[in-house]
Amino acid sequence: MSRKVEQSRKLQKRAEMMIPGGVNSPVRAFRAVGGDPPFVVRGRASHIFDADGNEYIDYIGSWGPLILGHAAPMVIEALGAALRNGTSFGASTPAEADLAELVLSAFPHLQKVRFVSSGTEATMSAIRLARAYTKRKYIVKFEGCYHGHADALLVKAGSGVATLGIPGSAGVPEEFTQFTLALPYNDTDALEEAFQKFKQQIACVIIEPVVGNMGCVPPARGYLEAVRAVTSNNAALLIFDEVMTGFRLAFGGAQELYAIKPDLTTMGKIIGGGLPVGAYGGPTEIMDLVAPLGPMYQAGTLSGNPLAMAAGYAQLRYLKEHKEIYARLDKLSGELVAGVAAAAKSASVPMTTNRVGSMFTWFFTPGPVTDWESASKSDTEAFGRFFRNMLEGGIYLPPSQYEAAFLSAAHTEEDITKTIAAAKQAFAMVAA
Ligand code: KE4
Repeated sequence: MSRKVEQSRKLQKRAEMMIPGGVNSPVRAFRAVGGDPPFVVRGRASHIFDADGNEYIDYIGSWGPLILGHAAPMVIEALGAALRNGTSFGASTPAEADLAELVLSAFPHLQKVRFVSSGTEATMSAIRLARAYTKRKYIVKFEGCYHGHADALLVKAGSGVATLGIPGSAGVPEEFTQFTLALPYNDTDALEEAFQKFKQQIACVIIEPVVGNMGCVPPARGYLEAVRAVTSNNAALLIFDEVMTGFRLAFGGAQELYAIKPDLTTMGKIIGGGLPVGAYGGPTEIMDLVAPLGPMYQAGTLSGNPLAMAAGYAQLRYLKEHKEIYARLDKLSGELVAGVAAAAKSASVPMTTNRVGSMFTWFFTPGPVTDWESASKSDTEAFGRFFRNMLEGGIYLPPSQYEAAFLSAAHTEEDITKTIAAAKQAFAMVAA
């Protein structure tokens, strides 16, 4: 063990006295991979630094928001300026329409957007809106996909729930999930069957157009087109959950990349520049059902918070003015993923790599990985050993086999070279 952990251990013990598991989100506790979670004290570009003075190349980027890296200068500067005017007013501010205009410029299918404070709030609200608009009860989600922790969605979810192996969640009465259908991803027949069975009763299908929450799983060729056709043919709304893919895979997210027009879109992460922001949007005809205009209620004390708006605006404006970033992210991510896969091959470690742009996952299974059933065949013990060895080597990967890793515009060729070298070391230890 070369990495110093004394301070982080002390901080973990202290935190556990007051916060469940010492964390404010389960995956951060490293239960899926073991070892001591570093307590991070600073981030700078593609690196983070912990309480023991260890430095890491970061491939989590706060789980997606930090596409421009930690403490991106334009974000820090915008926050500084906004901060001097106060932190929150609970009243309308020009910054909200500024960010709305930028978001709508990226998603031409959206005519209106409502800001909230997390991805969970965004998907929960979008589903309520879909039910209000269609006057139907049933919703469809997919096994291995995660859309936040609203009760109705915690059924065979991906991400934390899958990682913790909790099928659904304690505290969610079956009455709250009786209208939720969880289907296999990348399986058009299963979707058509569900619509046959629940004719005219399904309000919406919510989908991660590229899944991040069972690890990265791309849509099969033609799958998203099929989902679009089935929902349109049954007058059900298609909700693209772009909390992770929005502004990540392209400036216009997965719907730009795959040229699909969903009915509603949920967003989060990148649009807040690292501060708490979620959003849901769609055509005026649907969005005008939202209070105060219409009967569908949704509210939030810190929705549209001026600091969060300023950080999100600075990050999105930079992305809009530098769209060449996406090609570089794709190239660099490709080099990284291929380099690590080659290292695994040389060490005869079975691995499948899935990548779309700058989100990717190394699955410890021969694969292919196309849905939850195949993803869950991964050797999570081997992933855990790989994760811990990489952490020792100064590489900070998502602490779960069922999460996507992210590259930022701040990552360098040197970071990639170092990461591939660390992987060669790590595989040598895994194989040992
Ligand atoms: P939040 O409520 O965590 O802001 O967003 C929920 C959410 C909704 N939709 C998608 C596609 C998401 O990926 C998420 C949250 N992503 C996880 C990462 N797998 C957040 C990390 C965590 O839970 O700590």
